[in-house]
Amino acid sequence: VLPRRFQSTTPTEPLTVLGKTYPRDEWTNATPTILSKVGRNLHLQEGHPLSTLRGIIENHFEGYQSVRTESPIVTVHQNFDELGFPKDHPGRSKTDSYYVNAEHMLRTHTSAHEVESYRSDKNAFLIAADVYRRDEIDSSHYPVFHQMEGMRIWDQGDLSELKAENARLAAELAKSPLQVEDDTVVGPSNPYQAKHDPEHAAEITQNLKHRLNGLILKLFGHVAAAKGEPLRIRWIEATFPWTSPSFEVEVWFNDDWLEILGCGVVMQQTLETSGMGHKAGWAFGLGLERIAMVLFDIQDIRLFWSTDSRFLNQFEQGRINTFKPYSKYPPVNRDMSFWLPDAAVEGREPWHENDYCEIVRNVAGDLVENVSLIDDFTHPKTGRRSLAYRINYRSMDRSLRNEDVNELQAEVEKQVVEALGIEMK
Ligand code: FA5
Ligand code: MG
Repeated sequence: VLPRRFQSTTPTEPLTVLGKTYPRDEWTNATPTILSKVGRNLHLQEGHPLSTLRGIIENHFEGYQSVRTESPIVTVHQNFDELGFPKDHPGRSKTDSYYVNAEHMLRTHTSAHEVESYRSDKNAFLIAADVYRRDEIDSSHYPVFHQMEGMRIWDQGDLSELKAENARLAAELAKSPLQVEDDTVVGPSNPYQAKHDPEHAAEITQNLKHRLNGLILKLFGHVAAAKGEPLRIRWIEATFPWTSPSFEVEVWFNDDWLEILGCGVVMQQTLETSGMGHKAGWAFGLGLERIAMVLFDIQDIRLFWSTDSRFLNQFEQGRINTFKPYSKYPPVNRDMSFWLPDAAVEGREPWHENDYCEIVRNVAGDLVENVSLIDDFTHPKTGRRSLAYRINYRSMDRSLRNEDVNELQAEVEKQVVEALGIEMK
């Protein structure tokens, strides 16, 4: 009898999540492994680094309404349609997102709750929540992570208050060691909206930039100060279907640019959908893990899910401190090479690495640290393609025995052959 983690539920049984039942259909691809993360709510767990970070951001945005969501399951309409995602947007694909069925899915971002939030009579909101994406496997990717969405809207009309606030924020930031690189231009590829007075849209954009620069200064300022360096951040142009102009922000950290958030001026159409067409404003969405990994010096994203007291006892609510890794247990590598099926002949979905990684995760759970492609070969005569992957197994809290890893690897092989039609070499 296989250990429980290897068993899959019968594919006809409806899915039950947080007490609600959803029928399956041809879109269903949410697995028991991923659904077992629902309800953990690390961002609300007292003392957890993600909870501390959430608290600091909530303090920075004082007076903003905290929107709590009941469940990470939203409609496809909320996650995509209502925000203006085109029908053929790659994010909608089953290889990238987890569907409960054709109508419901695990949200891929906290933006799924923007439209319903604007509907209230408030003007400033924060949403912290778990989000889900099918992805590759390495130390900075996990299929569940946490985002915070911030939104602020104003009645359209008199600009004097907004201008005064912007002047005050600009003066405060000018005194700080923040070095902002911003070559973004608002132009044809990233325009102010036709429905906006450009002067008004420019003030909203300034407010967004000042508020986020202030947050980044609060979060990363002391890290830079300790090194005696200025804090460098960079604004770049971006595209999101429900904002224009749109931007992403990167922070200079460990000699590299780290993307921490996306943002922009909310499409007037989105506010009209909420019945708030008389208002205008901005929205942003940031990734909590990315920032927490830097602030707490946590090198492996799986650690956030650890229930080991050697992890949890190092932290307390409200305090940022450097994580001291307990001994790192040795990794065990296993390679797997196989021929891909001929998708055209066999009528299969085209090969997608995320499908492979999903199976590895279902079998090995948090014992898998990294999956990397080590060879990609196409036979010159037959045109047949073969791939080789290296799976790196490592437990965060014990030494893995070879037999355990062999058993895992054999089960991965069996399941990928069955599910993906590949042929082991
Ligand atoms: C979004 O999710 C947009 N909803 C952000 C947004 C909100 C734009 C409001 C405009 C208005 P993006 O996919 O770039 O955008 O993700 C936002 C942030 O989430 C990233 O900058 C990053 O910090 C974090 N993030 C994204 N993917 C991952 C991942 N796989 N693991 C950890 N963090 C991630
Ligand atoms: Mg991005």
